[in-house]
Parts: sequence; C-alpha cells; structure tokens
Amino acid sequence: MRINEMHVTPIAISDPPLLNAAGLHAPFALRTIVELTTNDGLYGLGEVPGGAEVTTALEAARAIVIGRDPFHLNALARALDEAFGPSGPGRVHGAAWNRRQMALVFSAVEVACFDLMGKATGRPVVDLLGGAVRERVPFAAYLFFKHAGAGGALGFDADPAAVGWPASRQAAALDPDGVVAQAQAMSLAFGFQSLKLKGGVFAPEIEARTILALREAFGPETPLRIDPNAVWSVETAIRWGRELEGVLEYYEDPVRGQDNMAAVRAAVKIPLATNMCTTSFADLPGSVRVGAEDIILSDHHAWGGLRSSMELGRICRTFGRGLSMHSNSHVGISLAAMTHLAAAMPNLTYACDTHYPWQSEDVIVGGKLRFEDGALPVSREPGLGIELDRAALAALHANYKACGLARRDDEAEMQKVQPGWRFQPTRW
Ligand code: GKR
Ligand code: MG
Repeated sequence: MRINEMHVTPIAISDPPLLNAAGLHAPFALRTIVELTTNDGLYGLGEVPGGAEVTTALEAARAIVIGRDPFHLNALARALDEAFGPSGPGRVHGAAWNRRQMALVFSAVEVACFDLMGKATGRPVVDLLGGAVRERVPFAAYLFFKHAGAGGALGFDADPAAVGWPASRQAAALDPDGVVAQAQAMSLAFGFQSLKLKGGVFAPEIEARTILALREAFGPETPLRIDPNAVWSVETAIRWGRELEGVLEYYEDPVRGQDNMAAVRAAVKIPLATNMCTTSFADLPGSVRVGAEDIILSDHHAWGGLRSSMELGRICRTFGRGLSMHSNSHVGISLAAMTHLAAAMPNLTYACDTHYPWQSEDVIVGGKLRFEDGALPVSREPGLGIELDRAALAALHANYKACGLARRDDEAEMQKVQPGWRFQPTRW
C-alpha cells in the first residue's frame, strides 16, 4: 500500500463569541483537514488546528509523504525531521519548522495513516493502539463566559428559529447565573457529568463565585475545574485556590510557567493540571524537577500524534502524573481520533475536554457525532470509523476563503468590541 495523493484543505467553522484570557473567539475557528489516498483506493483523514502557517507546512510535507507506506511511521517521522527539523536543510533555507509546526504536521499525517491502517486491516484505530481499556469515553461540559451570538455568518446576531441547545449556545453568559444556565442546558443536551469553566476573563472573585454557583446548582458529586489560562499571579492563585479547596476536581493552569505552577501546587490542596507549562517531551525534565503539576492534559495534535500520546501516558504513569485531555474548537475527525486514543490510554481517568458542542458544522457523513450520557462510544468500524462529507468540506473551505482569517487572533477580536483591550500575561 502506497500513499499516492495528499489533500490539504483549510476550513473555517462557525464559532460563537466565547471569552478567554487571550480575548474573544472570532466568528470562525480555523482547522486544516488532511486526506491521504492510496494506490489501492483507500483514504484516511486527519485534522489539526488550522490557519495559513500549518497549511503551508502541510503543503510542504506533501513531497515527503507521497509514495510512502502508511504503516512506516518511523521512517516518515525521520524524513520529515531531516527535511524540516532544526538541523535539516529547511534550516539552511530559513524554513525549518518550529516544534509546534512539526508536532501538528506529523499529527495530521499520522492520524490519517492510522485511519488508512485501520481500513486496510479492518480494525478500529483503538485496536492499533493496543486495544480499548474502556468502551466509552466520558467528556466534560466546557463552559465559557460569552457574549450573545451564534458566530459564523450571524456573528453577534442570534438565530431566532433556534431551539434547544442551539438556542442556549447563542445566549450570553456574562455572570455566574448565565454560566449556570449554560451548564444546565449543555448537560441536558449532551449528558455531561463533569464541568470545566474557562476562566481568566473576569476578576478571580467573580470566577470563584461562578464555580461556587455551579457547585450549588449541580451538587458535590459533579467534578468541577477552572482554567484561567495562566493570567493569575501566584498570590492570587493561592488565595482563590484555597477558597476552592474541596470544591475543584483540578485547578488548570492558574499561573504561568513550571516554577509558578510548582509554587501554587505546594500551597494549595487541589491537584494542578496543565496544557500550558508542560506541553512537549522537552518540557518533561523541568516538570519532574520542580513538580510543576499533578495532571497533564494530553493533546495528540500538540504532542505529535497518537503514538506520542501513548508514550506520554506511559511517562505520566512513571512520574506519578495523572492524565486528562485538552481541546480546541474542532470537528469530528479530531473528536473521533481523541476518542480512539482516550479509549486506549489506561491512565486517562478524567473526563476529556471538548469544544465540540460549540460547533454547529462538521465534515463527516451523517453529521455530528452524538454523545450518550456525556460519553462517546468507541467505534468498532475500521479506521477512525467516520467518512468524509465532501460537500460539507467544500462549503467549509469556501468559508475559509471568504472569512478573511489566516490565523487565530483573539486579542484582535476583543479589540473590535473593547477598543484598546490588550492581552496581559499576568492580569490579576
Ligand atoms: O478555546 O478559548 C479557548 C481555549 O482557551 C483554548 O484556546 C485553550 O487552548 O482550551 C484550551 C485550554 O484548555 O487552555
Ligand atoms: Mg487549559
């Protein structure tokens, strides 16, 4: 089996005006879809966070990917590294990829190869990762402070015909009551049993009150998390962390950097989690040395694919780290890959993050994947278990061309509603 074509398609999907520490989500989120085809008529799919930079890097990778056997991932990784890694010829021509680009490109291609391997052998991707340790993967409700609006072409306007979760999705949530209403609507629609609040938006006191309001509304059995994306000072994080001891399941990136995380961890009796201070294998020695966190939020896009993520799982076990899973706005290819991976990771014992309920479109046949009681069953179909809806892909690619966005810039979006607003690495 040989790869004979590689299609790289940037897409733009509708995204509501969600707030975070970096600003505001634009009406469209960018993803890039990779499709590999083989000489025996199979196709495999991969998806990564999008934009012009990663799309260009994937285009450049095509010459190296074509002609390869999808089972030979080690040779592919080495060839990409030789061509585009820091000591490869890419460096000479000033085109070497940074670590993130390398991880994203390899992840997109590797997932598509896994899809192909699964189709070729008639086995689901989870079996190629060693088999399922769980048959269903629980996800958490990902709650955001947000402005009113549905995103996409509607922007800040609402669709008056929307009902159910699509109606709640476009409602504003700018205070604790608004977030509780959002959590109730999302949990009702999808059955989620853990709640994560994206913080770093309002003063810590308001965000802590929001967590307490969620606790009041959902009771002590519902695991709660807050993620201020590192814009709190150590002092602030310790102060509010102590208020939330016994309430939070984990405390995600309250502060910036491994040393600051270690200082908070030593002072607060809540497990600390990260997708910001330990985000690559190169960060692991520092993490272990200072004791930066208790839980690593894996992400196969950022850690360089499914096999790397399995290796990360083993390292987490060795060094006493728990494992959960990070997300960004995405469609069903990423969700399918996340589900196969999470099903194969023995020590992934927390409900995974997903932005999926915030998205209304998809590129897979049959529309969006459906959660059952807050979880996704692991597909037993060959490969990822999804098929590409080519008309939907073309429509979302047209969105990409029309939307005028080439990269995610939450600060610029925020400035459109709050002129002069600036991102601050430590805000409170
Ligand atoms: O979508 O606004 C967002 C999130 O803040 C996202 O960008 C983060 O990468 O979900 C993420 C996180 O857990 O930090
Ligand atoms: Mg996070």
